Amino acid sequence: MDSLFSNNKEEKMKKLMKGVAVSVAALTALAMVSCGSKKSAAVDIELWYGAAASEAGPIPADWVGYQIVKDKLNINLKLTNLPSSEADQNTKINAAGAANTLPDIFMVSNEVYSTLVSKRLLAPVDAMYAKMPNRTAKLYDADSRAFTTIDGHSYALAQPGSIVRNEGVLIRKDWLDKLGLSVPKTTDEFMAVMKAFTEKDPDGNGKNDTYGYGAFLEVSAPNEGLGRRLDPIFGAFGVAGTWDLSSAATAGLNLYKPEYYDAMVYTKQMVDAGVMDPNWLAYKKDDFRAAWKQGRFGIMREQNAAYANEGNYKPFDNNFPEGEWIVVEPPVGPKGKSSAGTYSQAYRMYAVSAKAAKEGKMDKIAELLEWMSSDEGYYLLGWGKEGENYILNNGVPTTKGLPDPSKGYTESAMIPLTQLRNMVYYNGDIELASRYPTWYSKNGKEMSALKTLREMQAKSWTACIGQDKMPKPNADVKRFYEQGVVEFMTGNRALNPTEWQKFLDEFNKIGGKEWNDAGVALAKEKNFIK
Ligand SMILES: [Ca+2]
Repeated sequence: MDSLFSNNKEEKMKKLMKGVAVSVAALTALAMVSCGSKKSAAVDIELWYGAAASEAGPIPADWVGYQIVKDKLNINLKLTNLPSSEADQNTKINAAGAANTLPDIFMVSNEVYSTLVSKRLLAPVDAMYAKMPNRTAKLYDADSRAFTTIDGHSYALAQPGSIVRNEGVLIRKDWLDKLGLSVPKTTDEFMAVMKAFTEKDPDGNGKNDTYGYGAFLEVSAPNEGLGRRLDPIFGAFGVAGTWDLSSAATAGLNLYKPEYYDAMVYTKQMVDAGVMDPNWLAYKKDDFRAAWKQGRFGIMREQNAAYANEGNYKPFDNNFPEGEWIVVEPPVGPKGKSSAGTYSQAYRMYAVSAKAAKEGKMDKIAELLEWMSSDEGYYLLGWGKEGENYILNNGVPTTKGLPDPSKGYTESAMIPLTQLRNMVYYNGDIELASRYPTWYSKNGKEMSALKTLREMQAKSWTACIGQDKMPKPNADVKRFYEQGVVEFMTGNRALNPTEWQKFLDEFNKIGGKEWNDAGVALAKEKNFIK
């Protein structure tokens, strides 16, 4: 309203009134019409984005998105492509922060984030979530808000990067049926089923050639000890993964928790009962995968596509056309705990500057982001212009059938058009459909790694945000940990409370305690735990 009688409009109004006798009432009416039909001045929004494909060029100046947000949202969008390396991004943003010239909204790394918050250069975005209901539902969950919360306020919008929770507990449904067993739920029920799978010839070939559980030592920094393939077992005791980052009170290495010992005892029972495929300590990933395709065991933790994509499932299908795996809930332990494993989430964070908030731009920025996640914005940012860069096939963009194939969104010359796609992608079905196509097994069963993924993601998991950024143990501690837990499994070391305590004492002596304490300190400093 304050701009109504300024600049051009004032000029127009003056011309209109020139030489004409106008009553006050008519003038008022004119002003009202003018107010209703003319927009207030467009708002400049400056956005520094992280390009989806940094090797390709920035978004072109004639990108249609500029005009759309101008027409629909009355926003003059100014886009700046951040440098490709995170170090250079940080330098640029730190410099802008120091000069108080931060743009309205910008991508920010976790490293720079806390500095900017402490310098009060960022606006709290708490109120924005409710103003972007569609986008918030797709991109910002409780984990993401917790991740960006400092002293009770969220200062950045954190959206997911890679796909997480894409593994799960699978069980041979055809074996359960053959033996008249139902899907096991508790650790006791799992043990009973694993015994039956081992002892009752579930494949009916008359040979004693199957086992209950298959695994291999897939050890990584977030999955120390016996590794992630055993996480559903350790998860039943509440100690999946290397670290507990669930609260300040419990944070630290899971190894120290009494429940970790309980999980070790249960796993040893599996080994001693002969229900664990005895090759588990020798298998590498490929051996493990060949083994389930040969029908050696009936329960495992596997990845969605490694299990269900056509090329991966084919050998199993050829061997067992009537075979069937189903995704089940991980076992529930004695204290009611259950988890397929831990997951972290790499987030892409966008922050709004305190300067933008002061200039009253928060709502406009929310409007812009909500539009990005609307159907129009999502497809435009993700794939370009319909009919020109992609065609929709059952809602899924494809380049097949485009009038000019050289304009297809996958063509390198077209990549700049979708440089903002990381601002809207959320690992949704549309994005994943081409990666995980539906197909049919020999006996006509529908197979979809995408459906499998959604099933796996819906099971119990343990959020361990930041686990991938935790400090690594030194080589001695790492070796001692990994060898120790295996020795307890093989029986080289007796698994009893006395020996376990001795093991922990030695572990601490060679640097385990230091590693634990360094981890807890870092997790607090980085805001992984509250
Ligand atoms: Ca058999």
